[in-house]
Amino acid sequence: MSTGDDRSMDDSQVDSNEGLALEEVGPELKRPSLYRVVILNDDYTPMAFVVDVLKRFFGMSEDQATGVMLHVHTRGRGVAGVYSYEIAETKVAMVNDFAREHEHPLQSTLEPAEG
Ligand code: TYC
Repeated sequence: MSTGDDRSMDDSQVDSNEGLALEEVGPELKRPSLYRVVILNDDYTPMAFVVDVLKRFFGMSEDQATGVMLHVHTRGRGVAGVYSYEIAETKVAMVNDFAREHEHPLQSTLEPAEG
């Protein structure tokens, strides 16, 4: 039986063990404590909007934000910051909501980081 290691957890799922009897449950797995907020490239979001997002939500200077935006533009994706799960998911929601409000397709996502 799969223990479902490949799906992401929200807080309601962490301690449920999905109905398995105690002796069937493997060693407790600790979630990574840090998550990357990853910004994705697209063909339509203006470069200046991405720079504004990186300054507004990630505390970057104009030069830092321009460097990260150009990295995303040329490589397809880039890390805006590394945070606890709760902060990272809030940042992702803020970026994606702000982009949608401004009718740009810009998207961000979360991924586990070391530490
Ligand atoms: N590729 C976009 C353009 O050419 C710029 C862009 C950069 C969009 C970074 C999204 O995360 C992004 N206008």
